[in-house]
Amino acid sequence: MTAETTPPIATREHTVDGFVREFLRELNFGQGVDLTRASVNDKYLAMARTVRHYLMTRWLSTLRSQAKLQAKSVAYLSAEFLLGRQLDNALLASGLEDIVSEGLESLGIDLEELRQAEIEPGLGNGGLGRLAACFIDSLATMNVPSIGYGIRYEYGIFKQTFVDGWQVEKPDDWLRLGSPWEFPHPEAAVKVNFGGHVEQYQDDDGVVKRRWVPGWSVLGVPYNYMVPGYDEGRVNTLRLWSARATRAFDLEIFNSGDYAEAVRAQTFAENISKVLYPEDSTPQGKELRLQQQYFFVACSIKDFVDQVLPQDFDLHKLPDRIVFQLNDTHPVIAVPELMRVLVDEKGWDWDEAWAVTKQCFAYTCHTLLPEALEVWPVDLLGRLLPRHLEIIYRINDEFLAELRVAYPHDELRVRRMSIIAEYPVRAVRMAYLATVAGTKVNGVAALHSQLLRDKVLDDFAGYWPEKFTNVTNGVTPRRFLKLSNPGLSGLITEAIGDGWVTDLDQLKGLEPLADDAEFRRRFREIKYANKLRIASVLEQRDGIVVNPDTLFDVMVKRLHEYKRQTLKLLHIVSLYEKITTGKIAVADVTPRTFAFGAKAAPGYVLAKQIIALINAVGRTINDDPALEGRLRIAFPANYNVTLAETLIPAADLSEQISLAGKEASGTGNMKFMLNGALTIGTDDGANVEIRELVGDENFFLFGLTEPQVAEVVERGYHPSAYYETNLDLRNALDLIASGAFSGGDRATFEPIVSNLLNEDRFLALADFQAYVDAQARVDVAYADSEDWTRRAVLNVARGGFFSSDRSMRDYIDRIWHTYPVAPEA
Ligand code: H2P
Repeated sequence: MTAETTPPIATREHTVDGFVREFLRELNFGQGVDLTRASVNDKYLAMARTVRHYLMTRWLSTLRSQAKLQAKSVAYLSAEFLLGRQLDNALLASGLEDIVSEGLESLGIDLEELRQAEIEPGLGNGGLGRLAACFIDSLATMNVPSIGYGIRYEYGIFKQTFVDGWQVEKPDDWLRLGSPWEFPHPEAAVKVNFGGHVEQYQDDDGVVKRRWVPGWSVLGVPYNYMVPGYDEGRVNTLRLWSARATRAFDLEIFNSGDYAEAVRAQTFAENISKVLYPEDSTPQGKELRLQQQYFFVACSIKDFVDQVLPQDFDLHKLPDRIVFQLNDTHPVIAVPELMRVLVDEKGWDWDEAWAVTKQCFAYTCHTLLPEALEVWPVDLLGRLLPRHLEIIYRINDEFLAELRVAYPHDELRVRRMSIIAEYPVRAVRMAYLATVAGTKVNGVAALHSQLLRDKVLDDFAGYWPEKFTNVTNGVTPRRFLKLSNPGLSGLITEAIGDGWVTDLDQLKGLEPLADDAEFRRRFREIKYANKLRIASVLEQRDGIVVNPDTLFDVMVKRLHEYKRQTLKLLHIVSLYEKITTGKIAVADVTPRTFAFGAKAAPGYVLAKQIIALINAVGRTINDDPALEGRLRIAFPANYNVTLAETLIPAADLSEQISLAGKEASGTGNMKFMLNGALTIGTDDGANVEIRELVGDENFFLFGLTEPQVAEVVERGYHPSAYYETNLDLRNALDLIASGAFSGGDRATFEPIVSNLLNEDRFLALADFQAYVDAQARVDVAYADSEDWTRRAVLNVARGGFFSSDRSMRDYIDRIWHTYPVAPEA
């Protein structure tokens, strides 16, 4: 079909009347109800689908132009996409906000009520998954062809509840009321194989080859989601895979009366996309995780090669058309999968296939903790994916042979660099495989990338220095400023225009206004209004009452020892101890609301105890009448993107207190900065860059630096020495140990105390005094409200670097070498 004869794509009328008509049509024909009888959910679903229709023209034309131009794309492979609610983002991207609020008002419908009806998809765990969501938003906004590939978990991450302060996980049934943002395509399901064995055979030319004879298979059903760019940008696609059985139901067995057995295959297959991060302390759990990883990358590669590329595409040109970005190690099994497709299915010879494969991948590492770098025991991998294990062995053999030429007298180094670990069990190191196969390896903040080069992957960086690069993370200003903080974004736009929404460096224009008293007054007023807003959300959502006239001191992130929620807690307990023993007067304490949000991995026992301790301390402090209105701990359960969007804009102080050298980057820190909070933080992750940009005087730095940490550990760290020499610290720990927060029971929190005293892997005790001192500096600074506001404004003004649009530009320049393609008009 030529361009002239290409049939047009339907458009919608961008008027209030047009919208109202479309909405009512959806309500009547889509939901089958009329307005008078429609439930909130009916209205929400109809509304979501109506807005979706308005984006459709751009989506279809994006797909059409992509099919025509075949421009190089980025395939972002990620086990997590933590999207957050979709409605507001879709309204923003379609430019419909005003039309919709007017239209709904004319029908007597409260837009806010529909917003609240949306259940956020919990398809991610923390920063990693939210980063992926920010990146695809930026790519669409910047008109970069891209596709996100992941898993449509039926239950996502668990829903956190507290029972007596202890975390109890409940399934997160996010699909229960319908999912208006997705487009299922069961007809396009792809088959994914597992298990079985590998056999030798002779091809037609008598050449001996090897091929996989799988033992079982499942189907992957694609669900497409729109990824709309802001303001007329592309609408890219996110394709999430859902697992189904190839033969879901056995009628014969069913008729024999064994109903459970009749659907066994279905249950088994569907388990693969059931939950995000199944508990992996059991062998079954471990295997399920590997099944998930292979499932989604096998679906995605097959989809890209067979569906997205034109039929006659010459796969030798694959690197000109795609780069698969491996978001952490979860998708790394894609490397041997592409080799298998090229060698076994397309009949290429090994060298030819490896030459192409090596150019198609790039790898982002998101951690510095050795235990977070995935390894798969060869037993398991060989059982589940026998052909892939062979392929990995061959990649490794050739790599080691290459290394032996480069380092003929250094067999130790060669062994250190082997993709196969020998100890404690033979296992595949996925990060090494990704490093060997990737064109580039990047860390996610300057310090992190440096430490990857110097420590975690130092042998590799020595061998391939040009492979290593940095891309500092970023966050989307659309969701985390424009949408989440309408007050502040309005003020900014009034001051400097709205160009900042897609060019965040323009925030620099706010700098002079830090010295403008009237601007500061309005800035403060907005912060206060944001506190009122979160106060009302917390009261309704969690029954938590907070005082907006206090300093909002916020720590929200996954619960992990390295992030050091316990350090924050020790500060609070120490303060409480000093008040109750009369060492300081309540009247002299800066009134603060300490807000926490954190989920612990279900199998992480110590993390769950820490949650219980935060809640226990919270109960004690919140119930103490002497502290009423002055100190309060707010720990709402089930922290998620939706809550972040109201909590972050209300924060005064952002807690970024990981042990230096452990947090790869952090992205919460960026969101807080852009919303006018000051950071108290260590020299870790992206804090380093935040501090450089905002200036030492506008950042509360404390704690050991990474080299100092290394030195302390090298010398032999003895946490109890700090306990013995620091009276405040001792009092705080003793208070916890005494059972003061556990109804006199000393056993409940004993594991936390003894862990801190005897092990303290992340040096909380070593940094305690520095942290408390830094908090004292916060108190002094906060007392001068004009000056505090000035610093807060400067944080916003100097935060432009942390836009995910900038991260995308860096990926494009340093790694992907793609270019923008606007959708056809
Ligand atoms: C992780 C790192 C963060 C990083 C984020 C995105 C895995 O997120 O720990 O330091 O900013 O990836 O690169 P999280 O801890 O939130 O799960």
